[in-house]
Amino acid sequence: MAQISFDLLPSIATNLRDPHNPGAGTDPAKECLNTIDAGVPSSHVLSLPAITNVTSFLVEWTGQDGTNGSGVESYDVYVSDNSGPWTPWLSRTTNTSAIFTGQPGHTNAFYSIARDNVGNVETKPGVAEASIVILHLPLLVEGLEATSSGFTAQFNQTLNESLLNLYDTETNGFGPADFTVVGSTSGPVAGSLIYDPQTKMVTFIKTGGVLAPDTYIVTLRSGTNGFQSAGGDWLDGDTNGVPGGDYVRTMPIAATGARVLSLPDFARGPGQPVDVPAIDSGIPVTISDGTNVSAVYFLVEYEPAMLEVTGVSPGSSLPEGWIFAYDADTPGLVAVLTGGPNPQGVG
Ligand SMILES: [Ca+2]
Ligand SMILES: [Ca+2]
Ligand SMILES: [Ca+2]
Repeated sequence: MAQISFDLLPSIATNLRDPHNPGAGTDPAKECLNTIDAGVPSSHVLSLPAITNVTSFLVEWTGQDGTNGSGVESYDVYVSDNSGPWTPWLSRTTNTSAIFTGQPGHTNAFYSIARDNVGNVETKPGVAEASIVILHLPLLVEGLEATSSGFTAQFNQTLNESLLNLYDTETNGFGPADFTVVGSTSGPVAGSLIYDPQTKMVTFIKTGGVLAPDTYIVTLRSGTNGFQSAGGDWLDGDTNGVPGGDYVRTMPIAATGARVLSLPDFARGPGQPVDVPAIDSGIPVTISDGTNVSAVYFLVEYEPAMLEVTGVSPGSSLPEGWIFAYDADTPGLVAVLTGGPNPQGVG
């Protein structure tokens, strides 16, 4: 209860049933109870692993506002890079975790500030509550595998693919071929390179069919215009922990005796018919060795947005009397079956 008095007027008692008769007691309808939250909330960032070899990782924090507090409304999370000044990373976030992305070779530290629902803000000096070292791994080839028509090289980081080339003009400045395949008897192998940033894999595909049995020297070139990570690190091909050094491997390819069915390489513009060679009609499918073959069944997968298959017909070198059937009803897939009584010289 309080006594209010206005200038020159009698004083009035508040929240009484009868302002002029205190003996009548107080009236609950004239009272408004307020809980006063004067307590500041508290928070902290949860501890992190001492080191990591990935550049993006989860940071978590937690906070509370006391038993009768109004509750934590939001957090500010601060970060320091390499012991530099504290800078806001997240402001007024209601989350209690987020993915932080740092840079290889850097140390990052974190602390948090909590704010309660009536606006009290935690006060705290900028002191690390969690810190983590992001390892700086060099760019490495993690594995080289032979395929029937070339090689795949697996990298540990994404590449700067704009530097990669197999062929160059005098003025382009791409430098020498970055991925070379040289057979000890068959010599340099012409091909093309495919890079998939999702898998961090480079595929070398030989032009014109499968790799002949031979011993190949595969070289991936490190340097200013050679293999580099997206972050600019030169390939550590000789794995001495120091950026630079070509990756060189000797890869023997044995004769397997397996017959290989193949399609020729070709490139066409939109709307152009694909006839290989151009004087013929269609794309030939050939088998490397037709001796004693009595039947062939194969599937050809293609990208229906890029190519339309209008039909399949037997080649002129198919043995006389062989049956021939195909199914091209499904866009992207052609199934072909051929065979007969005359097992020799399938073309
Ligand atoms: Ca509070
Ligand atoms: Ca290059
Ligand atoms: Ca090196």
